[in-house]
Amino acid sequence: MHKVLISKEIPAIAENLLKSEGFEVVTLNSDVSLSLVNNSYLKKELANTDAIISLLSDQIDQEFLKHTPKLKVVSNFAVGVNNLDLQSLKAKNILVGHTPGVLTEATAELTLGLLLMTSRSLYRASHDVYLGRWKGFEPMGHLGPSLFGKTFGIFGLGRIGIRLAEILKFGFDGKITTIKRNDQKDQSLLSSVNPKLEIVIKSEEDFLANLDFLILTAPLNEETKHWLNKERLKKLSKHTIVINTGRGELVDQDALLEALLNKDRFAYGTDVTTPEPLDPNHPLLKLPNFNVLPHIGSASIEARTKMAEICARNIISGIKNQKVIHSPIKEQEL
Ligand code: 8YV
Repeated sequence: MHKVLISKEIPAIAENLLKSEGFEVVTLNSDVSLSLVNNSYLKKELANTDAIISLLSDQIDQEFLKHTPKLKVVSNFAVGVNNLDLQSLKAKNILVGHTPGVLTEATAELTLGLLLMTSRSLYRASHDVYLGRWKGFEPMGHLGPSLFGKTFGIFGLGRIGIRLAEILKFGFDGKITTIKRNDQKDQSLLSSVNPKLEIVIKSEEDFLANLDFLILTAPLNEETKHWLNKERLKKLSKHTIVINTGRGELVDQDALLEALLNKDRFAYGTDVTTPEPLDPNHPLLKLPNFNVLPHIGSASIEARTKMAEICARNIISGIKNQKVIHSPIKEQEL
């Protein structure tokens, strides 16, 4: 019987499907997870595991793979695969699966939520009511820019970025701009985009200097790591609001802190940080223009259920047909 190890509880559909196909399933309890490779209980479990369902917080690297002599499939419960050492997995002929497509709507919706939360100070406005600080209607209180008719720059026009562009163009009459990354996939996706989106591809200087909102939805890789660095932050205009639903590491967080401290009307809203979670005493958490969510982009019931299903199907197909259904090797966009 093949054994599957699941890093943390995920929707039950995964376990049900795997069991119905004759797999043994072990779900680690909340204080273990696949990240703790030196845990003796985990080591014992890994020694006879054929497939794992990993989370984006689990580092599946060379060190981890030393403990997995029988591993045949790694099925990542995420579309992003920056937590996986793809080269080492390939070298060991371990198949890799991920969950593209099914979390596009959920993450695009959440990005819209963050745009509104950050521009209209939703968190702080609500908090004022809870704390008894709101004394009644204030004509000049909690003012923030509208999304309607604004210029949105999207860094990372993969599935999520394109869906967001549709929402902003058709829902808010937004002007959508982007820049070309030196990345084949990005360009080929762009060429198949609905021309009604009227996406304008700009030079980096022009792109950064003329934005109301900059939205980061790119995958994390060597090319995109710390893309939003000190120099690029300087080029943004004073009122630009930055939103991140890609990965925390797309941004140089120290440079971000400096910009948030020094720039008027500049604000940042993010679902992702480095590390996750941030230490509660982190200076970013003290700033009124920093808004953060606990990595809940894909946390709609529908998306998480589909992700669990795909994770199980990737394993079933990987073990039975030596081929997963969704492999990240060709698809590198969020
Ligand atoms: C995120 C993700 O929630 O699946 C992934 O790789 O991280 C998404 O589900 C999103 O990108 C961050 O908001």
